[in-house]
Amino acid sequence: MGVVNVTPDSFSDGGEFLHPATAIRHGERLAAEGAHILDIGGESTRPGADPVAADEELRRVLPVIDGLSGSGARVSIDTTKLEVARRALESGASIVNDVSAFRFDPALAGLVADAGCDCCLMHMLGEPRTMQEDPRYDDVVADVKAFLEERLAVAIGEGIAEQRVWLDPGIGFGKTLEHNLELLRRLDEIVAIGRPVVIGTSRKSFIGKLTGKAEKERLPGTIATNVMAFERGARIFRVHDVAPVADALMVARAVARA
Ligand code: HH2
Repeated sequence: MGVVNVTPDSFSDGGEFLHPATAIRHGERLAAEGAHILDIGGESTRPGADPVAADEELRRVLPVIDGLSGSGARVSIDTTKLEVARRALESGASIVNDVSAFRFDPALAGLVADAGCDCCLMHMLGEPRTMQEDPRYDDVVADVKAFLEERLAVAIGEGIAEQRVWLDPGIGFGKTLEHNLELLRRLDEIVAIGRPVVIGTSRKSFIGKLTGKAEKERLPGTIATNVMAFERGARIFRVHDVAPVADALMVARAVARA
């Protein structure tokens, strides 16, 4: 899953792809590099980020979804808003990636059920503005697992077919360095829920904390974490740098099969 951020303020590439033509070219490049899914977002969810109004989010993402619908990759809309998801699905998206797991806009579940599309439900502690203020868990893996099981049950209760649901532990969303490491170390416990697991470590600050490197220099850490997540059973890898991660996963998969 390649990341296409159509935002002025995303944590690692804010402002780089704000112009639709630039974002479309970037998405086409990621598809050519091996992305099977392009995840298009018009609102940053970095810690402390301010919310964006639905009309502004739509203005950012719709032309890019239009432009990338024929790219050969599936299009995913990274949003927490009903109206944005609805228009994105009408424009050719086939996956709803909701970092709030239907908590911010519960009606989104009904839309996904009616559309019969795939969805990714992610764990986040609270909301982006405050999630990094002293996050605490009894047992981070058990707590995240219980949350994802509860949101999966909500999704099914709203009429979404179980096989349409992917789950994501939400690396960096209300987690300390140690929480992120523990989730990656014990990712098999999340995989055991039985739904495809999405993992998003790309360029995140916990890699910077370990390596001392700036966002754009976190590719080696991104590769290490994605290969380890693959080994523990993750199947969808949300990354900014598709070509090197795709190579790493191809090699990891060959080794695992031998
Ligand atoms: N991470 C980000 C955004 N969306 N979705 C899922 N399912 N999993 C993630 O880990 C995830 C996500 C944050 O990364 P990015 O989009 O690069 O930054 P920003 O939110 O600042 O735009």
